[in-house]
Amino acid sequence: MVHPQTPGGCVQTSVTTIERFILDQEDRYPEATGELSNLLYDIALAAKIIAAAIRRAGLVNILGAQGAENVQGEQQQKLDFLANETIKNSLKHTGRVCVMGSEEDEDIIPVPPESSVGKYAVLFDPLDGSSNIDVNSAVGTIFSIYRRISLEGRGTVADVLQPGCLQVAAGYIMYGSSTMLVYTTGQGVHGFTLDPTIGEFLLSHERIITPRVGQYYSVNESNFGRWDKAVQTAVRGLKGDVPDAVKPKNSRYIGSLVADFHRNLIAGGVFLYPADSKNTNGKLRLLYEASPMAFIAEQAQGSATDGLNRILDIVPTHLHQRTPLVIGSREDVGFVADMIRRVTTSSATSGAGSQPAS
Ligand code: FBP
Repeated sequence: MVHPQTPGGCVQTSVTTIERFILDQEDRYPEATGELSNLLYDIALAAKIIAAAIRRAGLVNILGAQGAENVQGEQQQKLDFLANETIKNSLKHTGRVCVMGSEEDEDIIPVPPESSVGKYAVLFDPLDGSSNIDVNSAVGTIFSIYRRISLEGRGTVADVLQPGCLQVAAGYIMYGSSTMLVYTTGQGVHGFTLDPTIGEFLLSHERIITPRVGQYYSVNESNFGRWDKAVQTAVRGLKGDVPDAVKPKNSRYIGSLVADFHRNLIAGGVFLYPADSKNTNGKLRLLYEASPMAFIAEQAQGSATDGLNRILDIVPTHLHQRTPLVIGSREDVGFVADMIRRVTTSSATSGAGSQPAS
């Protein structure tokens, strides 16, 4: 057995595993039943299975398309399918879940009749950043957990259509240069790195606080021409057009929400996926992309908006609804939201409207 090494090579005998950390947090709540803790372990286990598959993706036949289209109209990747099945199989027999919702499944996913039903509803994006899979760039898994609102029996769609402010836990796993699991249960944001030598998620980033002002802006600028004037003005501002208001930022965009969000969470920055003339409600999904990331951002003293509203206050109406997203360092998100509000109101008063600016 190889033990974790401290610098200088001696064996590190005191490590904080995710299990121990969650238990310590749970101890602060005498009324806690341990069910949520166990559910987080179930997700950590699924993450290890997915990480192992991704690490070997180029060696075993799981790169490329699965050959089917998912509910988003996207070509489902083999790893999308694998990750989706892995998470469903890790949760459905635990007796902790009443219903699930996934980016890859059109409808809510009931708990099988032979399994007992629990008090949590779980939503997830099994593999975020699919376009990065075959080019070996960072991808991720995003999850969001709610306490059920239906009283008994199998869960219903009402259990998943809850505003983000009612989440009891949220997190993501990033499959990057290392595999990291970052989560919050409303007691700060904590990061764990998977130690492949012992197969354990170990505490590596306790109580993450994101800088109030960041150094990066992350947006797909190829959509610039399809943005309205308000968004164009805000992005120009981030690039240095209004130096008195905001110091020019450096551009970074991986095209995987988890990877772009994680960089900005640690180093400071703002990620945007605005609405545009093609994606009039934005591209990203509220329930299993924007809301969980918004809960983490706010718990790390950052913020998240759709430009006008706090993401966590948006009441969802359907499982796969999309939302514009501006998320990250508090003052940078504030700057973008302020620009959008100002330009939108001034265009409204001047009757210019919010068509894509030429
Ligand atoms: P999925 O891969 O889960 O569908 O996620 C959508 C996503 O890949 C995000 O991770 C990313 O931020 C965005 O789409 C990239 O979109 P685009 O290629 O249009 O910039």
